[in-house]
Amino acid sequence: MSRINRLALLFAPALATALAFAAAPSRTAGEEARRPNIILVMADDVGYGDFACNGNPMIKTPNVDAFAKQSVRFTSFHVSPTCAPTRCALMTGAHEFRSGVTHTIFERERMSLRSVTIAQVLKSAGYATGIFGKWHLGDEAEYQPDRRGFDETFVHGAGGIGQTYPGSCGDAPGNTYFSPTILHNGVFEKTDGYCTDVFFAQAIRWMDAVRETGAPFFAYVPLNVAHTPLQCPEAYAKRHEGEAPEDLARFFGMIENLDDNFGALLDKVRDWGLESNTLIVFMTDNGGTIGTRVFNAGMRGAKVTQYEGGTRVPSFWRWPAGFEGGADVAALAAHIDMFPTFAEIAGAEPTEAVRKQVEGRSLLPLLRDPAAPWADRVLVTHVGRWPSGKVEEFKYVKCSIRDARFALVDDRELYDLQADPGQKRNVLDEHPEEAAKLRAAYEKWWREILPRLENEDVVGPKVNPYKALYWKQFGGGPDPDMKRLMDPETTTFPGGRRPTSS
Ligand SMILES: [Ca+2]
Repeated sequence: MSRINRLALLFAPALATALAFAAAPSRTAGEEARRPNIILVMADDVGYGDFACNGNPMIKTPNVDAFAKQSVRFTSFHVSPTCAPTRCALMTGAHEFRSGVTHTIFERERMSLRSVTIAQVLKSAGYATGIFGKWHLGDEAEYQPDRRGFDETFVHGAGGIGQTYPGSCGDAPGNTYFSPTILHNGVFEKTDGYCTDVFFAQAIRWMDAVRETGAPFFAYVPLNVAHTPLQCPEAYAKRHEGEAPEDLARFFGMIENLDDNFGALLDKVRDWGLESNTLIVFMTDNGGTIGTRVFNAGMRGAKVTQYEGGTRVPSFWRWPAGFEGGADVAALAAHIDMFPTFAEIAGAEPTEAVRKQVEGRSLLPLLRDPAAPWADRVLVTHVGRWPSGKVEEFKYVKCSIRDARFALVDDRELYDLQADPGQKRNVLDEHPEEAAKLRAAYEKWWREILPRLENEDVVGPKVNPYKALYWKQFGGGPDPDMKRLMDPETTTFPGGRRPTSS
């Protein structure tokens, strides 16, 4: 019997219940044993084209390549164009604007406290939950992952190790990618080693401890690499010396180090005997960055753009006990689909409020059958990042509204993505009815999201909470320069002050 048929026999009743999101019956011991662990590894600022398996001619990513071969690969999988927005959509199963996330800084990266996370849902379903790396959805205590469903938290602050922005968004002082001080369950820990090595090591330690308890786990490993600054272990930077400019060599080195860590993680899962019943997902958090100079897989645009290159990322899924690997799925899928997929797989029982929150669809039918029917849908990409107070003026600026075939960009350009995946030819005049359809969907969407933008005028604190906590634990305090940088009233960051007139 094929794997998929075995799965169908084993899972059909449980899945039907979960699909309907009806109140599930209490699980028997046998059903409990079948629920898989979930490991989600997400690289930062690494694009679709930054992997050898996706055609990059220079980088070496043997572990991700081998994993992709064993996986179901989504070939039209979209995230948001920047860091915090993608993390928010992933955590909530809905567009990030619905949770007030319209930027990566200036308090606009804070995920609404009204929103329920997939970690909360999995935790309520009996999963142990851990995060290792970059949270980037609010650095104040009430926004931190330990209050948003994670049992184990091992995270840096802000959108990157060592960052300082005015208000709440900032990491511990003095941090670099080497031996950073990391907030571990509310207490800072001085680490030893390169950041990616440190995050994987802690994730592995935690999973090793949890597996002894027999509980299924959700390990979320959102790395800060290969976001700038391009700090990379020298041995990795040297691999592309002479072949690529120094910045690119470092960027590729960061990814190759991540690839080695990912391979070591896969080996651990296998050695623990958990390979068969663990769902592992590998993806990235937005489109490509400096790697696009070498290869962008034929796409237009990169991070912080509304074009395909800004949002289309690798998305590899492997769960040997759950579905066959080695297949491509062409259906239009997105990060918002991960919440309902994980919830269904875990047999979770989302509340009415959660069901209303989630916009995505479970990907399980596609994972089990890549050719499964998949109704067309409209997905909105909006880069956000407008100057504070200017949202109305940016309604049609840096946005893309798309279905499986067409993308309407800024209400001025229409692309036929099937005929023209590189988005080179504007066909707006040839398909006015398609543009009108997408525009109408967007107009409705825009009216819905406006009242949800709760962070637009918020003025953050004068001291980054991570830094305040660090100085409380270790002593010390800010010098005048640091004080000025953190204070929203005195910072020189453009847009960092509250709008004065209104
Ligand atoms: Ca990013």
